[in-house]
Amino acid sequence: MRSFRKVLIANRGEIAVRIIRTCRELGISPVAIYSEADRAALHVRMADEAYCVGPPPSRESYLSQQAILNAARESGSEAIHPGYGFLSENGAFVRACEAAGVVFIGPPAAAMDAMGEKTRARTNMERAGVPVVPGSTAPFPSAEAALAYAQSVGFPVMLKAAAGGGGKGMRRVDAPQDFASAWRAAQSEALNAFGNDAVYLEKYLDQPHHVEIQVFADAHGNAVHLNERECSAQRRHQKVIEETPSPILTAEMRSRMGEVAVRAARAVGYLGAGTVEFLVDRSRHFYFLEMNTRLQVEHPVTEWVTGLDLVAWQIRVAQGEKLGFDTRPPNGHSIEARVYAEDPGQNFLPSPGRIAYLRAPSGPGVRDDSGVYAGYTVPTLYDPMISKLSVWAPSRDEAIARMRRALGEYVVKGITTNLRYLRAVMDHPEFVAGDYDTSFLPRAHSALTAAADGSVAAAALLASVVYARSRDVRRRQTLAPAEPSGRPALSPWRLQGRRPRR
Ligand code: MV4
Repeated sequence: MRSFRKVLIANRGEIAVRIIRTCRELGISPVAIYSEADRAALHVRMADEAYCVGPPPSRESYLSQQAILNAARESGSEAIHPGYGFLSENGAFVRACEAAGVVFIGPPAAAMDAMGEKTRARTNMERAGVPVVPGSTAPFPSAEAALAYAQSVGFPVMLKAAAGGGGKGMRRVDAPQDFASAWRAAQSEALNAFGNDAVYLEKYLDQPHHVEIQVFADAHGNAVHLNERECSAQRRHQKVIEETPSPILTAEMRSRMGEVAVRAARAVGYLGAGTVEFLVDRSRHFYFLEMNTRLQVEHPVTEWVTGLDLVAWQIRVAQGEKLGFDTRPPNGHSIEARVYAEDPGQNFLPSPGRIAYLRAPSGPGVRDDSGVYAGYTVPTLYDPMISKLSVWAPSRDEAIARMRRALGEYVVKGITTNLRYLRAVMDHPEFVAGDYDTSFLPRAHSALTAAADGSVAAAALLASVVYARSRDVRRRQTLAPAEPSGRPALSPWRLQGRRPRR
C-alpha cells in the first residue's frame, strides 16, 4: 500500500474544486491543470500548483492526454483524478497513465471497455444475470431482420446507437410501417455522431423513472452499494434535481437493486466508485440501462445520507486500501439542485459573462459546491453549470423546505441563472408529492418558466416612490449646509422655521 503525496486533477470547475478540498483534508498536495481560457478559474487559485495544458478548446487542453501526462510528470504527481466528463471514461487514457507510471484514480481500462458500448454492456450484463430492457444485443444483418425482431418484441420500440449514451441517437418507433425509415435514419445519425452505424433496439418503456445505484469496489474483492439516487427530474438528458432516497423505492427494492448493481460491478472487475443506471417502469420493474464508470456530478446527495467522502474513498482505494465501510441504510434525506448559467425563459440558452455579485447560501444542512466567485467571468466554451446546491434534512419534506430556504438565499448578479426555475420545481405539486418520472420537467415546462407575479413588482415600485418622496421632504428640512458663521445647521429653531405650512 502506498500514500500519494501529490495528485493531479485533470478537470476544471466545481468538480476540480471538490477534489482539491478532499486532497487537502488527506494531506495530499493538489495540482491543477487549466486551459488558456481558465487562467483566472477558482480551481487554479485553490491548487498548490497549476499547469497550462493548452488553448481554450477542450480538445486541445482538457482532452490533451499528452499535455496532461507531461504536467503530471513535471509536477511529480503520483496519481491523476479525472473528475467527470473529459477523460474520465476514456480507456485509452487509463492505459496511457499506466504506461507513464501514474495511477489513474478510477476503474481499470478493461472495466470501462466492458461497459462502454451499449450492446457490449447488455451482453455482459445478461451473462451476469442482471435484468436488461428486453431487446437485441447483436447487430442485425438487415433492416428486414431488425423489423422482424421488433415485431417479436412488440411495438413501440426504441432504436439506440450501440456506441451512444446519454440519449444521443435514440428514436422511438410506434408502428411497423415507420420502422424501415426510422432504422435508416438512426443508422446515419449514429454514424454521424459516433463514427459507428451500429443500431440495436429495445422495447419502449413509457415514462420510466431513472434510478441509479452508487457502487464501490476495492482491489481486495470487496464490492458494496451505497443506495440509490432518484434522477428522473431531467430535461434533454440533463439532470436538474437529484435526491436520495428515491421517493418510489421500498427498502426491499433498494436492496434488490443494490445487489444487482454490485453483481454488475463484479462482472466487469470494477474498482473504485461507479454508478449503475436503471430504468424503472410503472409496475416497478427495473432494468439495467448503462454503467457510468466515474464519479458522478450528483455524488453529494449520497455523501449526505451515508456520511462518507466518496472522493476520499476513491483515493484510498487507488492507494490499495480496503473499503472501510459497508452498505448502510440512508440516514435522512438529501436533494441536489444544479445551478446553471442559462436562461430558462430563452429555451435554456447558456448565459455566460461576468458575475457582478455572488452570495451563496449556507447554514444548517446546506452545501454549495461551486466553481466560481464574484468578479469571475463564466466562459462560453465549457459546461454552464456554476454550482451544485445540496441539502440534508431528517425527512423529505424538511429537505424540500431547506432547499427552498437555501435557493431563496442564493443571489447571483450579472448573469442569468436557472435559480428561479429551481425554486419553481421545489414548489411544483408533482415534485412535492414525490411521484415524478422522466416526463415531469418537459411536461411542467410552461408552469416552471412562467413569469413572476407582476403585482408584487408593481407594489414594490409604488412603495419605493412613496419612500423616496417622503425622504426628500425630510432632507429638505435637515440637510441644509452649515452657515459660514459656524453655527450648527441643525438648530431646532431653524428646523422649526423650515417646516412646510399646512
Ligand atoms: C429508454 C427509454 C424508454 N425505453 N429506453 C434516455 C437516456 C438514455 N441513456 C436512455 N434513455 C431512455 N431510454 C427504452 N427502452 C426512455 C429514455 C429516456 C430517459 C431515460 C432516463 C432519464 C431521462 C429520460 C428522458 C427521456 C427518455
